[in-house]
Amino acid sequence: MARFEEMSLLLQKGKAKDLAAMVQEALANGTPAKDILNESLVVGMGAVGERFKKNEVFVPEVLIAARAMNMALNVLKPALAESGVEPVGTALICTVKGDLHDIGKNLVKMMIEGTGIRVIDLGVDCAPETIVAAIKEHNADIVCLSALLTTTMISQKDTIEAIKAAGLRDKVKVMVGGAPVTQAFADEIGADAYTSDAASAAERARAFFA
Ligand code: B1M
Repeated sequence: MARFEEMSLLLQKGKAKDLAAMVQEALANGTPAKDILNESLVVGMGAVGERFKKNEVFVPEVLIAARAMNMALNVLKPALAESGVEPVGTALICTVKGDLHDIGKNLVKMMIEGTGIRVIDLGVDCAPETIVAAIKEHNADIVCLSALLTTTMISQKDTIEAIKAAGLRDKVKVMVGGAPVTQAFADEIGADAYTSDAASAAERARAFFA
C-alpha cells in the first residue's frame, strides 16, 4: 500500500530528498506513477496553495515545497513518459512572458509526453518571438501556453497574434491553460483548445493526431 498521505506531507514540508526517496520506493513497489502524482503530489501542492491563500505559509515555504514537487516529478518522469513508441508529433510548451510559475506546466509536459508526443520545454517567462522561432526550429505541431497570473493571460493572446503575424497559425494547434484561464477566454483569443488540468491537456493534445 503506497503511503500517499506521507508523501503529500513531505511535499508540504519541502522535504525534497525524503520525498524523492519515498516516490522511488513507491514506484519500485509497483504503485502506478499516475496515482503517486494525483494522490500525493497534486494533493500536497494544492494544500500548500490553500495555506498560502490563507496567509498560513509564505513565499519561501511555497518555494521550498515547489522544489520538492519538481524533484519528485523528476523521479516520476521516466515512468510517466514510458510509451516505447516513436513520437507521433512535436509539441512546444512554456509558461508565457512575465510568468515564472512552472509546476503546472511541468505536469502538463510530463502527461503529454506520456501520450507519445515529443515535447520541447521552452521554460518560463517565454516571449512570443521565442515561441515563433521555436515553432520553425522544431517544426512543431502543437504549442502549449501556460499562464498562472491574471496579468499574464494576455501574453497567451500576444503569442497567438505573433504566430499569426509570422504566417504560422494554420501550421500549429494552440492549447492554453492555467488556473485563471477559462474556455471563454480561450475562445476570445482564438486558441484551438483549453483544458483545466494536465490529464485533459494530454488527452486533447493526443486527439489532434487522431
Ligand atoms: Co504564485 N500566485 N505568485 N508563486 N502561486 C498563485 C498563482 C496565486 C493564485 C496565489 C494567490 O494569491 N492565491 C496568485 C495569482 C493571483 C492571480 O493572478 N489571479 C500568485 C501570485 C500573486 C504570485 C506573485 C505575483 C506573488 C508576489 O510576488 N507577490 C508571484 C509572481 C511571480 C511571476 O510569475 N512573475 C508569485 C510567485 C510564486 C512562487 C515563485 C513563490 C511560486 C512558483 C514556483 C514555481 O512554479 N516554480 C508560486 C506558487 C507555487 C503559487 C501557488 C501557491 C501554487 C501554484 C502551483 O504550482 N499550483 C498559486 C496558488 C494556487 O494555485 N492555489 C500561486 C500547483 C499546480 C499543479 O497547479 O499551476 O494551476 P497549476 O496547474 C494546473 C492547472 O492550472 C493546469 O494543469 C495543472 C495541473 O493539472 N494547467 C494547464 C496549467 N498550465 C496548463 C496548460 C494547459 C492546460 C492545463 O495547456 C497548455
